[in-house]
Amino acid sequence: MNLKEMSTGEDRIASGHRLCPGCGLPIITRIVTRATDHPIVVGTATGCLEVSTTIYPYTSWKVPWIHNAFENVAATMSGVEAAYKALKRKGRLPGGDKEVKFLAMGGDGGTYDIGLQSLSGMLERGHDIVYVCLDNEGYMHTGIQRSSSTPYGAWTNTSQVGKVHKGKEQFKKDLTAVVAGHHIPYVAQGSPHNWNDLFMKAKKAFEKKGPAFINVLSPCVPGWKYNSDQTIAVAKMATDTCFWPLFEIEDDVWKLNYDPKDNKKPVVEWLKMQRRFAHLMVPENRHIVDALQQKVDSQWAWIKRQCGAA
Ligand SMILES: Cc1ncc(C[n+]2csc(CCOP(=O)(O)OP(=O)(O)O)c2C)c(N)n1
Ligand code: SF4
Repeated sequence: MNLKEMSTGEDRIASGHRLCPGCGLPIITRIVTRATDHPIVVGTATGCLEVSTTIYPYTSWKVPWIHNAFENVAATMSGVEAAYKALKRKGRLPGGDKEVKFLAMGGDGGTYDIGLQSLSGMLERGHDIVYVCLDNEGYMHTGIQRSSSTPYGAWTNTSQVGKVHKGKEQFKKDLTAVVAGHHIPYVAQGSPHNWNDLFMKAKKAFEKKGPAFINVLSPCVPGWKYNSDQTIAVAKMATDTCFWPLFEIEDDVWKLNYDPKDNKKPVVEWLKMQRRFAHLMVPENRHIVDALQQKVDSQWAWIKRQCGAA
Protein backbone atom coordinates (compact mmCIF):
# COMPACT_ATOMS: atom_id res chain seq x y z
CA MET A 1 0.00 0.00 0.00
CA ASN A 2 1.31 3.47 -0.82
CA LEU A 3 0.77 6.64 1.21
CA LYS A 4 -2.04 7.89 -1.05
CA GLU A 5 -3.96 4.61 -0.70
CA MET A 6 -3.34 4.65 3.04
CA SER A 7 -4.63 8.20 3.45
CA THR A 8 -7.66 7.92 1.17
CA GLY A 9 -8.85 4.35 1.80
CA GLU A 10 -11.59 3.42 4.22
CA ASP A 11 -10.69 3.28 7.89
CA ARG A 12 -12.04 0.72 10.29
CA ILE A 13 -12.22 3.27 13.08
CA ALA A 14 -14.12 6.52 12.56
CA SER A 15 -13.02 10.03 13.41
CA GLY A 16 -15.01 11.95 16.00
CA HIS A 17 -13.76 9.88 18.94
CA ARG A 18 -12.76 11.58 22.21
CA LEU A 19 -9.03 10.77 22.22
CA CYS A 20 -6.84 13.85 22.81
CA PRO A 21 -5.67 15.82 19.75
CA GLY A 22 -2.20 14.51 18.91
CA CYS A 23 -2.72 11.14 20.64
CA GLY A 24 -0.68 8.28 19.17
CA LEU A 25 -3.41 5.67 19.72
CA PRO A 26 -5.77 6.43 16.78
CA ILE A 27 -2.82 6.69 14.36
CA ILE A 28 -1.62 3.23 15.36
CA THR A 29 -5.13 1.77 15.38
CA ARG A 30 -5.91 3.08 11.89
CA ILE A 31 -2.69 1.62 10.47
CA VAL A 32 -3.00 -1.77 12.17
CA THR A 33 -6.68 -2.36 11.37
CA ARG A 34 -6.09 -1.49 7.70
CA ALA A 35 -3.34 -4.11 7.37
CA THR A 36 -5.67 -6.99 6.54
CA ASP A 37 -8.52 -7.25 4.03
CA HIS A 38 -10.20 -9.99 6.05
CA PRO A 39 -13.09 -9.26 8.39
CA ILE A 40 -11.73 -8.59 11.89
CA VAL A 41 -13.06 -8.83 15.41
CA VAL A 42 -11.37 -6.44 17.84
CA GLY A 43 -11.18 -6.61 21.61
CA THR A 44 -9.70 -3.75 23.65
CA ALA A 45 -8.66 -3.76 27.30
CA THR A 46 -9.96 -0.88 29.39
CA GLY A 47 -7.79 2.19 28.87
CA CYS A 48 -7.76 5.39 26.82
CA LEU A 49 -8.47 3.73 23.47
CA GLU A 50 -11.42 1.76 24.75
CA VAL A 51 -13.08 4.44 26.81
CA SER A 52 -12.63 7.28 24.34
CA THR A 53 -13.95 5.39 21.30
CA THR A 54 -17.11 4.00 22.88
CA ILE A 55 -18.84 6.70 24.87
CA TYR A 56 -22.45 5.53 25.14
CA PRO A 57 -24.50 5.60 22.93
CA TYR A 58 -21.80 6.11 20.26
CA THR A 59 -19.01 3.94 18.92
CA SER A 60 -16.12 4.74 16.56
CA TRP A 61 -15.64 1.10 15.60
CA LYS A 62 -16.78 0.08 12.13
CA VAL A 63 -15.95 -3.57 12.88
CA PRO A 64 -17.27 -5.99 15.52
CA TRP A 65 -15.71 -4.84 18.79
CA ILE A 66 -15.74 -6.29 22.30
CA HIS A 67 -15.53 -4.26 25.49
CA ASN A 68 -13.21 -5.91 27.93
CA ALA A 69 -11.95 -5.59 31.48
CA PHE A 70 -8.52 -4.09 32.17
CA GLU A 71 -6.74 -7.39 32.80
CA ASN A 72 -8.03 -10.02 30.41
CA VAL A 73 -8.45 -8.97 26.79
CA ALA A 74 -6.13 -11.81 25.73
CA ALA A 75 -8.30 -14.35 27.58
CA THR A 76 -11.53 -12.94 26.11
CA MET A 77 -10.17 -13.00 22.58
CA SER A 78 -8.81 -16.52 23.15
CA GLY A 79 -12.41 -17.61 23.87
CA VAL A 80 -13.73 -15.80 20.80
CA GLU A 81 -11.11 -17.36 18.53
CA ALA A 82 -11.72 -20.84 20.00
CA ALA A 83 -15.49 -20.47 19.48
CA TYR A 84 -14.91 -19.37 15.87
CA LYS A 85 -12.75 -22.42 15.20
CA ALA A 86 -15.32 -24.77 16.78
CA LEU A 87 -18.21 -23.29 14.75
CA LYS A 88 -16.15 -23.45 11.59
CA ARG A 89 -15.29 -27.11 12.23
CA LYS A 90 -18.98 -27.92 12.68
CA GLY A 91 -19.97 -25.94 9.58
CA ARG A 92 -22.16 -23.65 11.69
CA LEU A 93 -20.35 -20.39 11.05
CA PRO A 94 -22.71 -17.60 9.97
CA GLY A 95 -21.29 -16.21 6.74
CA GLY A 96 -19.87 -19.57 5.69
CA ASP A 97 -16.17 -20.20 5.47
CA LYS A 98 -15.00 -16.58 5.47
CA GLU A 99 -11.63 -16.27 7.18
CA VAL A 100 -11.93 -13.95 10.16
CA LYS A 101 -8.95 -12.34 11.93
CA PHE A 102 -8.79 -11.49 15.62
CA LEU A 103 -7.11 -8.44 17.12
CA ALA A 104 -6.56 -7.76 20.83
CA MET A 105 -5.31 -4.35 21.94
CA GLY A 106 -4.26 -3.13 25.36
CA GLY A 107 -2.27 -0.31 26.94
CA ASP A 108 0.98 -0.91 28.77
CA GLY A 109 -0.91 -1.06 32.08
CA GLY A 110 -3.19 -3.70 30.58
CA THR A 111 -0.32 -5.60 28.96
CA TYR A 112 3.02 -5.13 30.79
CA ASP A 113 1.29 -5.26 34.19
CA ILE A 114 -2.21 -6.44 34.94
CA GLY A 115 -2.87 -8.43 31.75
CA LEU A 116 0.53 -10.15 31.50
CA GLN A 117 -0.77 -13.47 32.77
CA SER A 118 -3.67 -13.61 30.30
CA LEU A 119 -1.37 -12.54 27.45
CA SER A 120 1.15 -15.26 28.34
CA GLY A 121 -1.65 -17.86 28.39
CA MET A 122 -2.88 -16.75 24.96
CA LEU A 123 0.64 -16.99 23.52
CA GLU A 124 1.42 -20.35 25.14
CA ARG A 125 -1.85 -21.96 23.98
CA GLY A 126 -1.09 -20.78 20.44
CA HIS A 127 -4.27 -18.86 19.60
CA ASP A 128 -4.41 -17.34 16.13
CA ILE A 129 -4.64 -13.75 17.41
CA VAL A 130 -2.69 -10.54 16.81
CA TYR A 131 -2.01 -8.72 20.08
CA VAL A 132 -0.98 -5.05 19.83
CA CYS A 133 0.33 -3.32 22.93
CA LEU A 134 -0.25 0.45 22.81
CA ASP A 135 2.68 1.50 24.95
CA ASN A 136 2.19 5.07 26.17
CA GLU A 137 4.38 4.32 29.20
CA GLY A 138 1.82 4.94 31.91
CA TYR A 139 -1.75 4.46 33.13
CA MET A 140 -2.97 7.50 31.24
CA HIS A 141 -6.74 7.00 31.25
CA THR A 142 -6.85 7.10 35.05
CA GLY A 143 -4.66 10.20 35.38
CA ILE A 144 -1.00 9.40 34.54
CA GLN A 145 0.21 6.76 37.01
CA ARG A 146 3.49 4.87 36.56
CA SER A 147 3.52 1.38 35.03
CA SER A 148 6.34 -1.12 34.67
CA SER A 149 6.81 0.42 31.21
CA THR A 150 7.38 4.00 32.44
CA PRO A 151 11.02 4.98 31.76
CA TYR A 152 13.59 5.48 34.50
CA GLY A 153 13.54 9.08 35.77
CA ALA A 154 10.09 9.97 34.34
CA TRP A 155 7.62 12.01 36.35
CA THR A 156 4.15 10.54 36.81
CA ASN A 157 1.55 11.12 39.50
CA THR A 158 2.87 8.05 41.33
CA SER A 159 6.58 8.61 40.62
CA GLN A 160 6.81 12.14 41.92
CA VAL A 161 9.59 14.68 41.70
CA GLY A 162 10.68 16.47 44.87
CA LYS A 163 13.62 16.77 47.26
CA VAL A 164 13.94 13.02 47.78
CA HIS A 165 12.48 11.39 44.67
CA LYS A 166 13.39 12.33 41.11
CA GLY A 167 10.80 10.44 39.11
CA LYS A 168 10.59 6.69 38.52
CA GLU A 169 13.33 4.71 40.23
CA GLN A 170 13.11 1.51 38.20
CA PHE A 171 13.98 0.84 34.57
CA LYS A 172 11.34 0.06 31.93
CA LYS A 173 10.43 -3.61 31.67
CA ASP A 174 11.51 -5.22 28.40
CA LEU A 175 8.15 -6.77 27.55
CA THR A 176 9.07 -7.49 23.93
CA ALA A 177 11.87 -9.75 25.19
CA VAL A 178 9.44 -11.42 27.63
CA VAL A 179 7.08 -12.16 24.74
CA ALA A 180 10.01 -13.34 22.57
CA GLY A 181 10.64 -15.94 25.27
CA HIS A 182 7.33 -17.58 24.28
CA HIS A 183 8.85 -18.40 20.85
CA ILE A 184 5.68 -17.49 18.94
CA PRO A 185 5.62 -17.04 15.12
CA TYR A 186 5.91 -13.23 15.12
CA VAL A 187 7.07 -10.51 17.53
CA ALA A 188 7.92 -6.89 16.65
CA GLN A 189 8.38 -3.36 17.89
CA GLY A 190 6.81 -0.51 15.92
CA SER A 191 6.27 3.23 16.05
CA PRO A 192 3.51 5.46 14.61
CA HIS A 193 6.05 7.74 12.88
CA ASN A 194 7.02 4.95 10.48
CA TRP A 195 3.60 4.01 9.09
CA ASN A 196 5.04 1.80 6.36
CA ASP A 197 7.11 -0.29 8.77
CA LEU A 198 4.14 -0.62 11.15
CA PHE A 199 1.75 -1.50 8.33
CA MET A 200 4.10 -4.24 7.02
CA LYS A 201 4.49 -5.63 10.54
CA ALA A 202 0.74 -5.72 11.14
CA LYS A 203 0.22 -7.36 7.73
CA LYS A 204 2.76 -10.07 8.55
CA ALA A 205 1.22 -10.53 12.00
CA PHE A 206 -2.26 -11.10 10.50
CA GLU A 207 -0.87 -13.49 7.88
CA LYS A 208 1.01 -15.71 10.34
CA LYS A 209 -0.78 -18.76 11.70
CA GLY A 210 -0.73 -18.61 15.48
CA PRO A 211 -0.08 -15.78 17.91
CA ALA A 212 1.64 -12.54 16.93
CA PHE A 213 2.60 -9.63 19.14
CA ILE A 214 3.51 -6.04 18.20
CA ASN A 215 4.63 -3.57 20.84
CA VAL A 216 4.04 -0.02 19.56
CA LEU A 217 5.32 3.10 21.30
CA SER A 218 2.42 5.55 21.58
CA PRO A 219 3.27 9.14 22.55
CA CYS A 220 0.78 10.71 24.98
CA VAL A 221 0.38 14.50 24.99
CA PRO A 222 -0.59 15.12 28.65
CA GLY A 223 1.33 12.13 30.04
CA TRP A 224 4.63 12.91 28.32
CA LYS A 225 4.00 16.66 28.38
CA TYR A 226 4.76 17.90 24.89
CA ASN A 227 2.78 20.01 22.43
CA SER A 228 0.23 18.07 20.38
CA ASP A 229 1.92 18.80 17.02
CA GLN A 230 5.08 16.95 18.16
CA THR A 231 3.72 13.38 18.36
CA ILE A 232 5.45 12.09 15.25
CA ALA A 233 8.71 13.92 16.04
CA VAL A 234 8.78 12.49 19.58
CA ALA A 235 8.11 8.97 18.29
CA LYS A 236 10.85 9.31 15.67
CA MET A 237 13.38 10.59 18.18
CA ALA A 238 12.71 7.52 20.36
CA THR A 239 14.03 5.40 17.47
CA ASP A 240 16.87 7.80 16.54
CA THR A 241 18.20 7.58 20.12
CA CYS A 242 17.66 3.78 20.12
CA PHE A 243 15.49 4.14 23.21
CA TRP A 244 12.85 2.30 21.11
CA PRO A 245 14.56 0.11 18.51
CA LEU A 246 12.53 -1.10 15.54
CA PHE A 247 13.02 -4.82 15.04
CA GLU A 248 11.05 -7.99 14.33
CA ILE A 249 11.40 -11.67 15.24
CA GLU A 250 9.96 -14.01 12.64
CA ASP A 251 9.93 -17.68 13.64
CA ASP A 252 12.71 -16.93 16.17
CA VAL A 253 14.89 -15.10 13.63
CA TRP A 254 15.67 -11.54 14.79
CA LYS A 255 15.93 -8.72 12.26
CA LEU A 256 16.82 -5.07 12.82
CA ASN A 257 14.53 -2.74 10.84
CA TYR A 258 16.23 0.56 11.59
CA ASP A 259 19.81 1.40 12.54
CA PRO A 260 20.59 5.13 12.82
CA LYS A 261 24.32 4.19 12.72
CA ASP A 262 26.49 7.33 12.97
CA ASN A 263 23.36 9.45 13.42
CA LYS A 264 22.40 7.71 16.69
CA LYS A 265 21.42 10.57 18.99
CA PRO A 266 22.04 10.78 22.76
CA VAL A 267 18.94 9.88 24.78
CA VAL A 268 18.88 13.40 26.27
CA GLU A 269 17.64 14.63 22.86
CA TRP A 270 14.50 12.55 23.39
CA LEU A 271 14.16 13.50 27.06
CA LYS A 272 14.29 17.22 26.41
CA MET A 273 11.30 17.04 24.05
CA GLN A 274 9.09 15.98 26.99
CA ARG A 275 8.40 17.95 30.12
CA ARG A 276 7.91 14.73 32.17
CA PHE A 277 11.74 14.69 32.19
CA ALA A 278 12.20 18.47 32.78
CA HIS A 279 13.63 17.89 36.28
CA LEU A 280 16.51 15.91 34.74
CA MET A 281 17.77 18.89 32.74
CA VAL A 282 19.86 20.29 35.63
CA PRO A 283 23.49 19.37 36.43
CA GLU A 284 22.69 17.73 39.82
CA ASN A 285 20.42 15.17 38.11
CA ARG A 286 22.84 14.45 35.29
CA HIS A 287 23.65 11.02 36.83
CA ILE A 288 20.04 9.91 36.17
CA VAL A 289 20.37 10.79 32.47
CA ASP A 290 23.76 9.00 32.39
CA ALA A 291 22.27 5.86 33.97
CA LEU A 292 19.45 5.89 31.41
CA GLN A 293 21.93 6.38 28.56
CA GLN A 294 23.96 3.40 29.81
CA LYS A 295 20.82 1.24 29.91
CA VAL A 296 19.77 2.32 26.39
CA ASP A 297 23.25 1.53 25.05
CA SER A 298 23.43 -1.92 26.63
CA GLN A 299 19.89 -2.82 25.44
CA TRP A 300 20.71 -1.57 21.93
CA ALA A 301 23.93 -3.62 21.86
CA TRP A 302 21.99 -6.70 23.03
CA ILE A 303 19.32 -6.29 20.32
CA LYS A 304 22.00 -5.82 17.66
CA ARG A 305 23.69 -9.03 18.81
CA GLN A 306 20.35 -10.88 18.64
CA CYS A 307 19.90 -9.55 15.10
CA GLY A 308 23.45 -10.50 14.08
CA ALA A 309 24.10 -6.82 13.40
CA ALA A 310 26.66 -6.15 16.16
C1 LIG B 1 -8.90 -4.42 37.97
C2 LIG B 1 -8.93 -2.97 37.58
N1 LIG B 1 -8.09 -2.13 38.23
C3 LIG B 1 -8.09 -0.83 37.89
C4 LIG B 1 -8.94 -0.35 36.93
C5 LIG B 1 -8.95 1.13 36.59
N2 LIG B 1 -8.29 1.38 35.34
C6 LIG B 1 -8.96 1.42 34.17
S1 LIG B 1 -8.02 1.79 32.87
C7 LIG B 1 -6.66 1.94 33.87
C8 LIG B 1 -5.32 2.34 33.31
C9 LIG B 1 -5.09 1.91 31.92
O1 LIG B 1 -3.73 2.08 31.62
P1 LIG B 1 -3.13 1.47 30.30
O2 LIG B 1 -3.46 0.03 30.18
O3 LIG B 1 -1.68 1.78 30.28
O4 LIG B 1 -3.89 2.22 29.13
P2 LIG B 1 -3.92 3.80 28.79
O5 LIG B 1 -5.10 4.37 29.46
O6 LIG B 1 -2.63 4.39 29.25
O7 LIG B 1 -4.04 3.81 27.30
C10 LIG B 1 -6.97 1.66 35.20
C11 LIG B 1 -6.01 1.72 36.32
C12 LIG B 1 -9.79 -1.27 36.29
N3 LIG B 1 -10.62 -0.89 35.31
N4 LIG B 1 -9.76 -2.58 36.64
S1 SF4 C 1 -4.29 10.82 27.78
FE1 SF4 C 1 -2.65 10.27 26.33
S2 SF4 C 1 -3.13 8.18 25.59
FE2 SF4 C 1 -4.98 9.05 26.55
S3 SF4 C 1 -6.16 9.97 24.86
FE3 SF4 C 1 -4.86 11.60 25.74
S4 SF4 C 1 -2.97 11.56 24.50
FE4 SF4 C 1 -4.05 9.64 24.14
